[in-house]
Amino acid sequence: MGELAAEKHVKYILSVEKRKDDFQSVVMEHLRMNGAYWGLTALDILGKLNTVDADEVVSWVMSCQHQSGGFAGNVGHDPHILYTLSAVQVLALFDKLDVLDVDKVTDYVVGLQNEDGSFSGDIWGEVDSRFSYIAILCLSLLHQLDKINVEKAVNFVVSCKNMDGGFGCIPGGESHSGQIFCCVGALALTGSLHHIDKDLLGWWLCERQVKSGGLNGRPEKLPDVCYSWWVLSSLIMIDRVHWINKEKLVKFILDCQDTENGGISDRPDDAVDVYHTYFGIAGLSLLEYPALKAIDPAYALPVDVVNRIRLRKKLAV
Ligand code: GRG
Ligand code: ZN
Repeated sequence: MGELAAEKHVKYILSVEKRKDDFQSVVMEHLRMNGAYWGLTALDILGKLNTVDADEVVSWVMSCQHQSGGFAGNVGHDPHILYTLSAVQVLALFDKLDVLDVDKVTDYVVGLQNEDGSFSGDIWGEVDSRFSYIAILCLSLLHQLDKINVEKAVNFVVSCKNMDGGFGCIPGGESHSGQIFCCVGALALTGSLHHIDKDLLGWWLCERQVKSGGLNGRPEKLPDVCYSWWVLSSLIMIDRVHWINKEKLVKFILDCQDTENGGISDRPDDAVDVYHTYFGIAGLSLLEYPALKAIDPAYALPVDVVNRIRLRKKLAV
């Protein structure tokens, strides 16, 4: 089996961060904040976060904040809860959460909770269980979870649960691994995992592993490296990760590397991108691949970053 081409991936991620005018950067411009989270978290897992200029990143992140308190995907764009979480996560990576006006960001997130406990993504109102996870994680990182109605938020997430044990984007929506990650994460962060039938969901999730060792997002679909994150982190949160073949999954992820120019793709021989590079490396970290920092499955941040944040809370009380 090949090895992780760690140095090549570091070079690839740094080169994408700098390139501003090629095709991928143009397509990604509106979600550059997500790209920053993917690239920088991958670098941190590889132990190379110190190769980036923290002040430069922090000032760019802050220049994406809107007067409402929310963050946009890039300077001058509209704010969205998704980019707000990425902004908070990036600041957390650099231990720079103190530059935030916590009340302002909190007000923005709190303002997106609806009467039924669900969350909208922005002022346009789209509701999705993804936004419940994002809101809960964002407020957890800021130690402000008590500012929303947690009970109602949990009830909405539980209402997205299906007969197969999985979760959809809204009540009645088809089970999908990405959505399952969000709902399991939201329940984990609120201490509400007892709402899950772990054996039933664990069975559905471990059936996502196909012959090549890769994982798919739902039945009959092709495997894809990003599901190494969505499925594996969910299995870990419900203590069923031993139900898949870890060695075969490691091999599948390593087979998706561009060993010449760095980067990881969704499937072997496809074009690489930062998103799959991050989820490949994060997946390997969950699989305890050597020399990688451990990542927390619910916070989607390195464990040392999460511990630092938890410690701050303890010291503050
Ligand atoms: C902090 C890690 C982190 C996430 C933030 C944005 C978000 C919260 C979660 C997204 C969860 C989600 C819905 C992921 C799925 C993404 C994906 C690959 C969708 C593809 O769907 P299809 O139907 O692909 O195009 P399949 O694989 O089903 O054919
Ligand atoms: Zn993918």
